[in-house]
Amino acid sequence: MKIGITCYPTYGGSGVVATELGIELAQRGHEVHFITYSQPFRLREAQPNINFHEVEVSSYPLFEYPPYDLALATRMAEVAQIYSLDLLHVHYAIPHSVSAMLAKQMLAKARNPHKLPFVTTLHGTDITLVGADRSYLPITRFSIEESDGVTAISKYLRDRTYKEFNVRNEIDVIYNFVNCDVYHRTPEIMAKRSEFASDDERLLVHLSNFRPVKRVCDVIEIFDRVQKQVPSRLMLIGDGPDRSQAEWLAVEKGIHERVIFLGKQDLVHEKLALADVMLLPSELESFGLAALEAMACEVVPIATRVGGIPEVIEHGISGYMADVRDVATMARCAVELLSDSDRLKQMGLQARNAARARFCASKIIPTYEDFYRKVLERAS
Ligand code: GMT
Repeated sequence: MKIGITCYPTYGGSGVVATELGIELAQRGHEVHFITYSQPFRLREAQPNINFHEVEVSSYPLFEYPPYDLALATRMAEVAQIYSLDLLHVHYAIPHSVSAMLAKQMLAKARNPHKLPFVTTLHGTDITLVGADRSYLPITRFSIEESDGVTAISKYLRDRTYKEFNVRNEIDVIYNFVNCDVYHRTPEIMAKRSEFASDDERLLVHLSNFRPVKRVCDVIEIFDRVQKQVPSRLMLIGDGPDRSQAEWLAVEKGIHERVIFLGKQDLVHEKLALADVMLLPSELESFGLAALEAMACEVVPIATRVGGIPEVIEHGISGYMADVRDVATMARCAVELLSDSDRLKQMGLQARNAARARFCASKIIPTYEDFYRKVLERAS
């Protein structure tokens, strides 16, 4: 198949999923065209079957807000026509789904009778935050209903979309995935652990875009409690608006020498695998891709019992869950686990087994392929 993929190419779970999906599809022989405003950050080098088309947004003094969604629709239509794409797959409804809908309409005559179908994958904040904003809700609902196929990354997000958007079309749940061959603890990776913690110290990790929904200051609060009882260090991967607040909190608590802010990282798996435990105390996660990536690396997630997290983590088996803001319970889970090497090892293996059994790319990618075929059949 020839598939056009659009996502937010910068740091964020939906962009990660879209990029990894494109890479996996290309490796399975499909022709993939990324249509985005910059090169997706996980697309590091040229790869067979993968093309990148940059969306240029021209700016005039008249445009206080340059119309990105129109430039995107234009580029989608051009790429679809020039490369005879079979379908478009957009990640994150706003505004990508609307742009795809326009591209489809622009090409309707030229492609008659074969319209250009588009698939929308809902990721989370496009529904829970942005889409539920009254100013975006009607257009988001409309573009979801106009989509030729809609998927959500968890049952939670599917149900919430039905409830809040009252959309009539069917939403298929296709869980996020991880490439378990890449996200894997290896001796080569572990050889670098001493750069971050000594042998008698535990290493905790957090990975996010440091947005308020991630509650990064809770990560510092949890770690502060943990390090009082277990010799340990904390590694934070990513960047975003709440980073400086978290840095200052670490300074105020006098623990900043035990806390390392790595910023944005390209090869996340090489850092994740070094840790023992991941802290993910988010206000909301529709899925929690970071937790899944940690699990594949035998790193035990300690997260909040919100959104789609209970669909990913089995409490007490592949990780732990606590209520939002309950930093005391999350710290207690971490201390107990980090104080018991056998239990830590066992839960790390259980976490990896769960990731492999339910969320491995080799299982999920064929589900996307089947979904595309279903959409193409319906459209023809
Ligand atoms: O979490 C974010 O702020 C980024 C956001 C995105 O769309 O880039 O993440 C959402 O999609 C991820 C990939 O599907 C999910 O793993 C995250 O749980 C989801 N975030 C939220 O629901 C807050």
